Amino acid sequence: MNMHINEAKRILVTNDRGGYTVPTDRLYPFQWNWDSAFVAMGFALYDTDRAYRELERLVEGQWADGMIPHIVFHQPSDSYFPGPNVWRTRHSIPTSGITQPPVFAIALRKLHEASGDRTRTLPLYEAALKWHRWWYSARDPEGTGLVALLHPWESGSDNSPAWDVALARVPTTTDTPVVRKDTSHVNADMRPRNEDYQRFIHLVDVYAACEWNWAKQWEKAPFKVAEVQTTAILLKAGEDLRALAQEFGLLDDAAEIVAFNEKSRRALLAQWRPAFSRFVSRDLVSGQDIEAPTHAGFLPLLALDLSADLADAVVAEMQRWSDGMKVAFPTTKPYVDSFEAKRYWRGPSWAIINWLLIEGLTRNSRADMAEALRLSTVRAIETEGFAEYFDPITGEGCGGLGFSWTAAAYLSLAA
Ligand code: 9YW
Repeated sequence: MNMHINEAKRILVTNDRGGYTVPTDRLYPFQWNWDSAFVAMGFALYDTDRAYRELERLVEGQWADGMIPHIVFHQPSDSYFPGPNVWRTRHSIPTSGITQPPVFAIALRKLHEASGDRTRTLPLYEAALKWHRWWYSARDPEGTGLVALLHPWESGSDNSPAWDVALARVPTTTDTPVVRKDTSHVNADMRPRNEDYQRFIHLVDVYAACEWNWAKQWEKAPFKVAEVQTTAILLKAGEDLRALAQEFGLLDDAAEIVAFNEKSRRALLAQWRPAFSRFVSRDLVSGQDIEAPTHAGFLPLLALDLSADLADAVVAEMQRWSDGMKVAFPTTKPYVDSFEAKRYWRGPSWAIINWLLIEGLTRNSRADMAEALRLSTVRAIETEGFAEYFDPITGEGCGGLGFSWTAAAYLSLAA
């Protein structure tokens, strides 16, 4: 057997903290939302019971309004900032107060297909539907079909150049002292800057003062971005949720989900910009398109069946970004001013983003590029190990090591 597969499984065992998986030891010592969804898809390939546990433990943190938070603090740890005392959410199980990309229902459908266990799938399906309803009410109160983020952490791509303009409006002053822990685990040059963290915490202070009431937050938010990557993930997850509703004979649910999906499909398509050969998000504070060239502009592949012309344009642009890279796919267009090959979401390649892009390319019948991206990801991991992400120019593994979602991506992509 491929020894890397054994190693990937060993990482998931090492990062187990009792039915849930931490992204990596020390740097991220709690349960993260979309990390767990990716990990569940990895487990679904060989241990469906453990995959269910992963999702069940995440749902323990779900709020009464339907939101599934980005972090569930199952047990205390002093190796991460900001912890529960900064979030001040007063949930029975301590959690953060924001959310993360809704990969959950994508994982749930794969898991259900692997296990056929309706009894175990159904409560998780209900949780996912509540969360999708939350997205469409709390994060799209005007019914545009695009869902909005109120914090860069909600994108999962914390310091992406996509947020530079919108985040620059957020003050760097905070009520909460910013006491970073991440830079004691990982080289500071690979992490978001101090100024970014000050703005991240400023936003947390603003929303804590709203007592985490979503209507108040929507009114007060100094950062509000209708985002294409999140909407694409929500739409794909919505397709998977609808398939489950159909299978369970829940026809009212299915009709409700179809209406969500149709709205988002139309809205996403309207974000296509031929001049850039990609889709763009919208800054809801300024009303402007976000033109920064990041990988998010290609994520709608995951949820749309593009016309041949559009798919050709997308693939040609993706190829231009990949040319000359040792490891695809760069999260910022190589060599633009904001591109930094090692700094987190400002250029590096991430196995889970590749995983989503591969699914999107396959859906859109672009098998050659999907295969090239798959091989690039698998080789990077086999050469450098299960790093958090990779420098696209040198191929170097960076950030945290023994990373759970890189292991899960490997299990899926190397198979
Ligand atoms: C943070 C755990 C998380 C990921 C995010 C990534 C980073 C930092 O690590 O977030 O402090 O939450 O940007 O996508 O879920 O791997």
